Amino acid sequence: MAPQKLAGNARQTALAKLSGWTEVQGRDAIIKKFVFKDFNEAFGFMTRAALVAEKMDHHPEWFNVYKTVEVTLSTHDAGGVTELDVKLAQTMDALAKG
Ligand code: H2B
Repeated sequence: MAPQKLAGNARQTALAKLSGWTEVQGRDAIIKKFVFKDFNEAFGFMTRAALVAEKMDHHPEWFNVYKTVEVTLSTHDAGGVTELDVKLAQTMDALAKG
């Protein structure tokens, strides 16, 4: 069962836990652009994040060009941002710090 879309105070509180993530215009999703030292760092991050995402059964939409990885998170089953996205975003932030 998919978690509920975050709304109201719960949403504000949840998003406040994240840094560098912004709300996508015209869609219920959050986005962050990670910039690494080089492609090796960027792809290493993607590899580690992919393993976590697969374990969570919650997958990112992402776009990589050389050392940047642009990540969009939304829970498709719920049609918007849920606690799962917040959890994956926090994990990605931690992985990006090395
Ligand atoms: N990832 C994301 N981001 N949102 C989902 O709703 C989702 C997913 N659902 N990964 C999962 C897989 C679902 O399709 C499978 C069947 O569990």
